[in-house]
Amino acid sequence: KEVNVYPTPQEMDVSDKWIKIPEEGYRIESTETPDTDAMNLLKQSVPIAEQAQQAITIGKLDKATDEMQRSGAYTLTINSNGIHIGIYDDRSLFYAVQTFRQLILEGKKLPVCLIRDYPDIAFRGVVEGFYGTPWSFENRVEQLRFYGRMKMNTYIFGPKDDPYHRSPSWRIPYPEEQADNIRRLVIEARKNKVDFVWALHPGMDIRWNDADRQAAIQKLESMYGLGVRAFAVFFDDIEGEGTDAYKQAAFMNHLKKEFVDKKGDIQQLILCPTEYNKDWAKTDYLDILGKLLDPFIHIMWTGDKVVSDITCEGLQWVNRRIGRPCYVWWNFPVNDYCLAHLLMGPVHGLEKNTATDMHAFVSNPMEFAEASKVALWSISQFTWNMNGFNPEEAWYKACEALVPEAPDAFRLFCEHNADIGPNTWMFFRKESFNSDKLLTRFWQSLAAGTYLEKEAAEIINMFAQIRKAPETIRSSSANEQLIKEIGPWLTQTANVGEAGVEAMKMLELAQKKDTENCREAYRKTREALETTAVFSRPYRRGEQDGIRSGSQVLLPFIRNIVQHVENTLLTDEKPKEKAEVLAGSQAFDELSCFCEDDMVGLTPHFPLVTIAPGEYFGFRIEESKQPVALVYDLRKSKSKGRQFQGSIDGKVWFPLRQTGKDRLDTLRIHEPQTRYIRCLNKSQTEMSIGIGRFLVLTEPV
Ligand code: LOG
Repeated sequence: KEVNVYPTPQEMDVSDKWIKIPEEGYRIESTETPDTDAMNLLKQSVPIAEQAQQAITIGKLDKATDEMQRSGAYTLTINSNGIHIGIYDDRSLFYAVQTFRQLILEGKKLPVCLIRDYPDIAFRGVVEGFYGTPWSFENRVEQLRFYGRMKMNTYIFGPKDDPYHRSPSWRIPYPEEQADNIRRLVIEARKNKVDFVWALHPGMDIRWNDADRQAAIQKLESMYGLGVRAFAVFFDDIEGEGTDAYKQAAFMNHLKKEFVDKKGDIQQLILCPTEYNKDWAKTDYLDILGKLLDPFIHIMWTGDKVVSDITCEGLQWVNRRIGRPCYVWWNFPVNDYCLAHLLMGPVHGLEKNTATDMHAFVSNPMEFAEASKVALWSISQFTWNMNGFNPEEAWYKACEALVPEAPDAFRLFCEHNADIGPNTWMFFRKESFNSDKLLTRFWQSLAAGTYLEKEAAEIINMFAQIRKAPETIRSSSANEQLIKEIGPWLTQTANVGEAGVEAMKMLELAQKKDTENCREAYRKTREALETTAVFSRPYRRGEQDGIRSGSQVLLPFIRNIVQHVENTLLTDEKPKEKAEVLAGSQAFDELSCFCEDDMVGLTPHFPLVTIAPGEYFGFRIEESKQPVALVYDLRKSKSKGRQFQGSIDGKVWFPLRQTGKDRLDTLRIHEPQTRYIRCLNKSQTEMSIGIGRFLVLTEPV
């Protein structure tokens, strides 16, 4: 039988021999008082009795090597003489028992084995640091238990939309009920050997004076009163006064001296800097922090961009400047910048030789706690044992761990819900990775004139499975919270499956030149596509950004099939005109357009483009579409001197009603005849703009 322990131990020597767990159980022999939480966990797995013949012996690790002198390191030896656990600290025993539990087979057998295990990264876990609805108390309790099982030891509490974390109420203690919840979470965290780190976010309105220094200490003091023993201060996403490196460093050192040192039992003090990624670190800000900040204080870092891969080179770059190994805040699987998508794919983009270049690694998850576990499961593997981490394998196992009742259906769902869509950070994750080869081969062959029959059958079968998977998941998974979180995407995935099945039926009829039935199937396909489009349209179902599934591979494939049929058999159905870029300057030659059923826009262009006075960029919309709203997310852009305009004929322009928001907004388009959209520099000076999103949401005419 297979022995599975997650995260994969560093060294595990398992023989093919087994020992039977004695019915009377084991007695415990320990040189020190063993950790109560670990013992409780152990008692849930095997009987513990004072008079038992066999013993589980627990002792300090002797002659420990460097890696075994880490919190959580343990050895576990199981053989016919009994069981021995070697530990470094209480966390070690807790983790040894977590491993032990996974080794037990059918409740009564244990493999003869020798395990020597330790974490690659000292602090591993999660930063609840997203914008949007904070996790509920129940979510958090379940997360802390999950971290305990997965040997993750850090949970940073910093949800952007918690008013007592950030402005306006960071100076004020939590109201009683919320305070009590935090008190209970701290206890739960301790039970699971997790450091509960509470983060303060004062930078939006901090005044660098005595009063606010006092306010901060008083707030931390109130959190200390609730049991919190680890702290962070975030200065991300702020402007003005609060961003000053000298002031921040002085403030942090003050907290260290006047609070941390005086308490004497604070485990961590972390700073999230304002220039928290390489893209934004254009000044001497980081060097100042590096020089002035007390070495006890660790500095967070998201990578080369806000959302990006983590590389050795990137980490070394920042470490040189901050003079210490950085505390990685990885912005995955957070989806607060791409709310239409769930990020359920494998964890890619983490370089393996990075363990010594970071002090810690925490992941910023989605506001969906259960759904985030697919990625977090993998992250626990990566942070514990980098070399033992394989992204695909971990993803495969994670899906099974989360929906053991229907792992295949859930994997299919996750595979087609991994795309991020066009986004400001130009971050990309592969979707439909198990089907794209088949689809590409089929499409290329079709475009070249050959219909591959066997593959067509495979593809229609695949779409039928995609259509069915959501129902299978809904009816079999006991994880109600997960089903609630992913519900809209389950529905949308089924919609996409349906559109795929219809499209393939239509194509088969087109092959047979059965025009009449093909036209009927064409209508059905268009209808199914329209259903997916309605669902993915913002502001339609109460979800601000709509719901997108299968957007990277499946839907483009289906659209290709539809177009192919329009170009071959049903030529009279062909739309008259395509969308195109309006480049009001040569500088924009590299801009391109994208079209989906329900939107047209410019493909994101992150590098800044310079727009001279009178210049513009924009696009023309197809005849078959009617614009509803303009959505923009323009980096560095200011509303002053900038005008968004619409036009019916491309000659006469009218301004769209603006709201004065600089970087991002959604503007209703009131003139349904609008066919042209542009952004014009009406000022007398040059403008620099990065194009994150510039698109219109459309409806069929
Ligand atoms: C925020 C974070 C947000 C994330 C992704 C950091 C340090 N801060 O751009 O709260 O969830 O990006 O959108 C951030 O990453 N700002």
